[in-house]
Parts: sequence; C-alpha cells; structure tokens
Amino acid sequence: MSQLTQAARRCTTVLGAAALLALPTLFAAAHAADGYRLWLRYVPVHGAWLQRYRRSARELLVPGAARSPTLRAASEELERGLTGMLARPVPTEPAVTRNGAIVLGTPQSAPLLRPLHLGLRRLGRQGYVIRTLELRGRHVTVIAGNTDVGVLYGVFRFLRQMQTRQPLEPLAIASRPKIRRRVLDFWDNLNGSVERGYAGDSIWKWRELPTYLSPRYTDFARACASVGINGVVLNNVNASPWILTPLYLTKVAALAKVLRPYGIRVYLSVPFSAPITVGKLATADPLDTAVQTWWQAKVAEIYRAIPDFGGFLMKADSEGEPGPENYGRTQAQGANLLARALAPYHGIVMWRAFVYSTNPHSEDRVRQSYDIFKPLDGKFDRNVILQVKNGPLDFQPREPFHPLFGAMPHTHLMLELEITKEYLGQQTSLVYLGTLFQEALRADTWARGPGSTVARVIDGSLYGQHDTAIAGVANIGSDRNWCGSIFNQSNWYVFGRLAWNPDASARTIATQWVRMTFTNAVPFVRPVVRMMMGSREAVVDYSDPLGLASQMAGTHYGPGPWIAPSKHLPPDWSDTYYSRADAEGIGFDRTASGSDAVAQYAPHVAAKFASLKHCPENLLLWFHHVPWTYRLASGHTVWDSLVLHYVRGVVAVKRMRTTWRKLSHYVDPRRFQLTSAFLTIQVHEAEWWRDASIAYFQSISHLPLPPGVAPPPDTLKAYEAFCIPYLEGTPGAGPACPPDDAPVPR
Ligand code: BDP
Repeated sequence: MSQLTQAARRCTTVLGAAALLALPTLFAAAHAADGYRLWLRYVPVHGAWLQRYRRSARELLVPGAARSPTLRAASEELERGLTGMLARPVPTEPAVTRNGAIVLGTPQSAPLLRPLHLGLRRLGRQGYVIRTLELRGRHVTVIAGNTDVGVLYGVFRFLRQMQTRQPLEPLAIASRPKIRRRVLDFWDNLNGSVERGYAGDSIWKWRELPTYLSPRYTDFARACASVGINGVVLNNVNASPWILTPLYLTKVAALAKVLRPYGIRVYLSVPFSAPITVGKLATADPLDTAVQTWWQAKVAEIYRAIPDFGGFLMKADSEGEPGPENYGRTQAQGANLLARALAPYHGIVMWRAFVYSTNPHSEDRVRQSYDIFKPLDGKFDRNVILQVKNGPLDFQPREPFHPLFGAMPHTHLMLELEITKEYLGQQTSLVYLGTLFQEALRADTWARGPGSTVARVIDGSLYGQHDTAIAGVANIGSDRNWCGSIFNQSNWYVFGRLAWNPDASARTIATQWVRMTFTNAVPFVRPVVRMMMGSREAVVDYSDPLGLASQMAGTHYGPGPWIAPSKHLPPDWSDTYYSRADAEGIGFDRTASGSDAVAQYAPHVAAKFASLKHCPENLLLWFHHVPWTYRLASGHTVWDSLVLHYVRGVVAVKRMRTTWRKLSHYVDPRRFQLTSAFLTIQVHEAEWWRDASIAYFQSISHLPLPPGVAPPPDTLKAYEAFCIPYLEGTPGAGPACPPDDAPVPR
C-alpha cells in the first residue's frame, strides 16, 4: 500500500465519523503540498459540483473483493480517490448491485457485466468503458475493460472526471490507446546518477534491490498508469554491461514485479558489445554464431526471471557506443541479431536511429541518420522498431520533423521525445512541452499526400504497422516532487496523455493537469494554462529563434553561440557549425546549394522548406543562410527580427512571473514559492541568453540594434568567460571550467 493510502486510512480510522467535517483541513496539513502527490491529489470536492452530483457522489461504493493484483490496485485507487475527494470513508462491499455502486471489472472477473452491451469488443486489450446504467434494477456506474489493466485505466479516467469537476452522470465514455507501447526511457546509471536528469538521483535504488522495495516505486507506477504509460526502460542508453549480469537481473526482476500490476513492462538498454564484456567472447559481430548463441542464452535467462520482459533498447554506433559498424555490418544486421533472440518470447528491439559520426569531414550532421537508415527500409525483422527522435538533430527547442518519418513504409517506426528539459532550461525553467510534442506529432510528412502526419506514421494508421510505440526520455528522479519542479510534472503527464492519443489537444491536457494539480478555480486555471501554452515559444525566442539550433553552452544550459570547433571539439558539437553566422549573414544552407538536407523530405515538404519565401519563418535559419539585411514578412530585417525575438522571450518570461505572482492565494505556500523562485531564475536566464546572444551576433553582423533595444550590459568577452562549473545531470565528473574562470555573481 502506498504512503498516500496509509495516510488516508490512518486519518479516517483514527478520527471516525464524528470528526469527518474536519477532514479537509487535516488532509491539507498531513500532506503539506510538496508536489509528491503529482496530479493525483484527490483533495476534497466542495461547492456547486458537489451539490449537483450530491446523490451519486454520496452513494459511491467500491467493490471489495478484487481477485487480481491489478484489480486490487484499481479498487484501492478508486477508494483512495473517493475517500480523498468526498472527505469521508467510502464503503467497500462485495455486493455491488446497490444503487450508486460502481461496478468494476472485466466480463471474466464480474459475470454480472456479461449480459450488458458495453461495446468492449472495439476496445482491444487496453481500452475501457465507463457507463452509467441500470443493472438489475439499480442505478450503477460501470467501469469495464477486456483486461484488468483496461479497468485500471478506466478508474483513473473516472477519477479525473471528478478531479476536473466534470459530470458524473450520465456517463458514456469509451477509450482505447492509439499507440500500443507507451514507454518512459530512463537515462539512469547504475551508480545512481542520471544522465540529463535534473530531479535528483535515480529513483531506482540498485543497492537496496531486490530486498527493499521502496513504496515510491508503487506511487511511480500509479502515476504512470493514470496516464496510460505501460513501459519503462530502466537504464541509460549509454548502457553499462552490468545490467546483463545475474546480480542486476535479479534487481530488475524485483522492479518488474512491483510495476506489473500497473500494466507496466520493463525493458533494458543494453550495450552492443555485451558478448565481449559480459560473455567473454572475442567479438560482438552480429554474424558470428557464438555471438548469436550468447544473446539467445542471455535472453532466455532474462525471460526465466521476467516472463513479460518487454525487450531491448539499443544505442549503437553513436557518441562512442559500440555497434555493428565496428564489424562492417549494417544497422539492420545489428538489430536483427537481438530481434531473433527475443522473437520466441515476443520481445522487441527498439533500435535508435540516433546514429551519427563526429568525423570532421562527415556530411551535414542532420542528414546522417536518414542516409544511414533509409536504404535499410524493409530489412528489419518484424519485432524491431526503429526509434527516431522528433527532429533530425537532437531535441532542440525547435527542429523540423525527422525526415525518416514517412520515408520507411516497410519498417516499424516509433517516436522518441525528450521529457527532461536538457536543452530547455533544465529543472528550473517553466516550459510546458505539450505544444512541442503536439507540433512534432502533427507535422505533416506528406508521405502519402496531405494528412500523413507523424502521428499517423507512428500510430500505424498510415502504413498498417502492426506494432506501435512512442518513448519519452523521463524527467523523474529522487526529488520529493519527482521532476525537480512542479511544472515539470506537466511534461510527464502530457507525454502519457499524448502517447495514449496523439491527436489530443495540448491545451485541453494542460487544463486538466492544472485542475488536478492545483485547483479548479477558473480565475487560476485560465491564466496558468495561457502561461503554459506560451512557455515553449518563450524559450525558443530567448535561446534559438528563427530556426537556430544548438546555441547552448557545453553543459547544455545557458548560451554559448561563440563555441567553435577545435582540436578537442568536433564541428558538429560546436555552436558556430549550426548558426553559420558570418559577415554576410546567418543560417545553415540546407537547400540544393548547400547540404541539400531538404531533399530528404517528400517533394511537397522539400519544396516548401527549400523556398526562401515559403519556408516557415520559425525554421528559416535551419534551412537557409540569409543576409543579415534580408527582409521577413513582418517587414523587419533578419538581424532586427533576431534581436526582437530575444527581447520578446525575456518579456514573455517576465509576464509569466507577473501572472504567477498574482495567483498566490490559490496555491499552497511551498509549491507557490518554489515556482515563483524558479521563475525569477528563468528571468535571469532569459536575460543572460538575450544579452550574450546579442553581444555575440552583433560582433559578427556589426549592425546597430533596432530602436528601443538596450545594448547588453556586459562585453562579449565577459559572456564568453562566464561559466557554471557544475551542473546536475551533465555527464563527466570534472568541472566544466577551471576555477580561475570563476564566474562573477550577477
Ligand atoms: C543527447 C544527450 C546525451 C544522450 C544523447 C542520446 O546530450 O546525453 O546520450 O542525446 O540521445 O542529446 O543518446
């Protein structure tokens, strides 16, 4: 039982019925809101909504005996939610045909559901239906699915209905996920650190496992199930071979057991060289029979411990990781090696398309993945899913969609998003990623004419793909509030919701998250949602406007547009490589006169991106090198517009801070102050980005600032010298700069 239920139970038994009226206050005090409860706070319902649904709310009953661990989790959650929201113990009874009962189950677990026409057939193994209806002459609410996990999802959906103050009757809700595998990728190392993690250490306590199972694992699983996340890759893509040793596999099995009742399967990142490092073989060549046998035996060992193991995630031939290229083999030969070992158990390989070489003479970095994988279309086994980042570079604040989407009709493709805000201000900035994810999903590849969106590629509807998946790099750590900040929680939430339904609206999801996380008070909800919806564009404005990308410092936090290639830094790990700013202009020419990366898109899209006139302004410098004085549709020159975007980004963040400050009376002090302080950090960060970027680009353009724009307060030299030595989540042990460059506090 989680900490939350235990606390709720203690409260209700100790106090008894007489003191129930006092419960709301006690609940608030017992859970001084520190963000732990995420969007599953279940605070007491008051006011008009309760008046309206008083009858149904008062009579809610939870079925007592649940046979499977999943159904038990479902009924406990319902009890927990109702007890919290109604501020009184909710009766649990096995006989659920009384008026006002909630009947929970599958046709197998609850035979009384069998005669009802619930339309379950259309809902697959994970869908659910929620209906208010007459059952044996009683007025009941049915939450049903074809499987127990469908029922669990239905319970969370029903609770959301109450949490967001939606009608409780009549209800006729039916839903099924459009994507089968909805996976969180943890970039967690076995030593407890998290690559690009900004919320403390890893939540997986490897040393304590398998003996101690923290209740946090269960609360994590509940939160995932509440948004339909059903897969977890436990360890970093830059994988340690130790994960495949018996010592760690026992620990993985223990975690799998905790997550299983919540419908979550475990997957592992594995290194391609494991047959050498773990198996003591001389090679990891995919065509070597000893290597094949080794993987088969290892996979058999894993399935003995974890019968529902999901499969492997592989980062190969990328950023120093070993891969099939080391043996002159293709990515498909590498992927199929693992796929064949996993196939007998229905396991899959998520093979990353993030493959590139940092050779200084290699082609335009953003072309590489397409050029490597496109010729391999149709060569991957059926249980391989190619995992493609949303853009062709690397999780930048804005990128065009990856050209592999729509270009591999004979290959299973999945989308990889980054929930942790590696390039968007890390833990402190308030950036709601729903709009970024939505932009990626709605991008139209034109692969089969208009409407061939990325969402339709990955949900299987465009090419009839039989297995479908989506992954998000998790932003979860050991911080009490899970994600480093309260608003970062919304990104975990929206990832799950869009994974369930990639066509859902980022705005609607934000609204529901705000209502559940904070309050349903409209004067709070409205401005906060507005703030969230504009927040991603604000960070684009102050860091990478007009299609610029990769202008950050080496820590991926703060500006570094002056960083140039050197003996120690390959060109495509520098910033000047991407901005290509010179005396004439700025931007990367990816048209036919440049790297011709545009040609990787379908003709309609390629023509649009290649045309200076038709290229969307927010991707202009991604595709074109334009003179500083080139005039945009707005009438501004590129130079003026660049500067005005930086300025606008700062203004937007200041506005966010003002908005938030006015709302203090709607939020408990801890969450309010944390967010408020982080917004102040973000204002400084935005100013830093604006000033350093203007100082750098002005040293190249030599143009005056547009009227009314103040010059940066420091010299370019000072911005270049400013360095933050240590940053959580940045791999590599040493400081990012020597102490003689000690930054001067601003
Ligand atoms: C980059 C991150 C790096 C990851 C890499 C990846 O900086 O830490 O290992 O992506 O996706 O953005 O493999």
